Amino acid sequence: MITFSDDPRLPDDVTIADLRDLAERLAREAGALVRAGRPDRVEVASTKSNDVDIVTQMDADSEQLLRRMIAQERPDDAILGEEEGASAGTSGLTWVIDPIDGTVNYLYGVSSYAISVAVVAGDPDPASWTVLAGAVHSVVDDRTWTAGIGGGATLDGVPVTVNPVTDLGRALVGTGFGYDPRRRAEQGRVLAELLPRIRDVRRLGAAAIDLCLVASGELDLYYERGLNPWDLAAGSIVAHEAGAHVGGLRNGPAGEAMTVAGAPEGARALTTILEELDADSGW
Ligand code: LIP
Repeated sequence: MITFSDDPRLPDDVTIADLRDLAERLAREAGALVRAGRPDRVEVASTKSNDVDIVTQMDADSEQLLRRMIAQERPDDAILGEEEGASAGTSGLTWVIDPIDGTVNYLYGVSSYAISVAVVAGDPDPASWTVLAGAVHSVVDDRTWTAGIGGGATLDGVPVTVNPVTDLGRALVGTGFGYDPRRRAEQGRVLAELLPRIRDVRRLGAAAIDLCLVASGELDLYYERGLNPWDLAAGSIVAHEAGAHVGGLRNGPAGEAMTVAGAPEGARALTTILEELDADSGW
């Protein structure tokens, strides 16, 4: 569950700017590893929820690098990573890391995959989080979005803001789909109803990038059901600090049930349609 606070509780030894800078360094370092180390033919190392929900050796290597760097820089902080799960801390801060968001794209060599690094106030349980700072490094095009609460969002150091959306029929909307065929059938049903009411849809395969493209105006809106905390955390604060509403349905927070992001008026209109379609129900 993703929430933001303009007055977060921080340990005495760190500022939002410090955390933002560290998130950027972590994302760039892991991005350099993934960029340099991609073999001509990537192999599947293991699978998770089913045989198309895959993990590569580079997912593991990238997360190990991120964990080593966090242990060196912030040894008392907790960590929640996609591949190794939760590691406890004592500082009240948790680093939320996706070592490669867009793993299937990485496997195939499709250019949309990123390193996603966020830091939240709260323990590794997403129910209690307030997102403080984050960085998303797009590996192939070497672009990095960063944000810190109250500090705005940037792309490669240049401030970014969302596109205003006054007419849903002219909105370019990003979305994504789960790995379970029954969930995908539900998501296809929702998309079939939505598609005639928007400009067009883009399915890029990495939520962190989708959310950052909303922040920099390369997408107007984004929605997806079923996101994991590590897919969502860093991109959510980048979009939030770029002026996006980032939330769920029925006035709820963004999270696994649904995430909607974009300029407030457009996000509200999209949210209303998704509520009418019961887009967060069924499989
Ligand atoms: C991906 C998400 C994406 C979703 C994909 C996949 P992963 O995360 O970022 O939004 O549509 O199905 O879940 O598995 O590549 O880290």
